[in-house]
Amino acid sequence: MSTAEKTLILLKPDAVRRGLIGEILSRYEGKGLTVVAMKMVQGATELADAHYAEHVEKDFYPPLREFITSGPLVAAVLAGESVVEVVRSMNGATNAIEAAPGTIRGDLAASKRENLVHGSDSAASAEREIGIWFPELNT
Ligand code: IDP
Ligand code: MG
Repeated sequence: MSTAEKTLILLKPDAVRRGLIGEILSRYEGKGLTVVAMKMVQGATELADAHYAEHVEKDFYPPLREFITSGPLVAAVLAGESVVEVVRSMNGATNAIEAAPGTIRGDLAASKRENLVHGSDSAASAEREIGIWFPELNT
């Protein structure tokens, strides 16, 4: 892959169920970000536990784990200038009820858990998460 900054996104099972894969990817592509890797994953319990390692002890984790493994999700690597920050800004606040209109969560979701998308929160998280979902890339 190129040397542009990268981030890991997930289109969570609610996005797939609701037929929003195209709409959400289109927003990222419209912003000028590039999809450099993408896959659909099912039953990713161990991957989810690794991905959410910082949250596994929290009260909200069991239902989150149930949700994130409730159907296929799409994992992708996006590249672009300041892509980590750009994606977090486009995704909007974690609680979609409070997320600003114009953001993906603000426009398309209304739940704190079922909030459609994940975006890495730092360059270090992106590297770790890309390693979990795309070990074959050896980034
Ligand atoms: P983020 O996805 O905006 O980075 P985190 O705090 O890292 O938010 O939480 C990870 C995911 O866990 C959220 O996107 C959401 O799906 C879920 N989550 C976080 N906090 C809560 C909560 O209080 N109730 C239910 N689900 C939550
Ligand atoms: Mg997070």
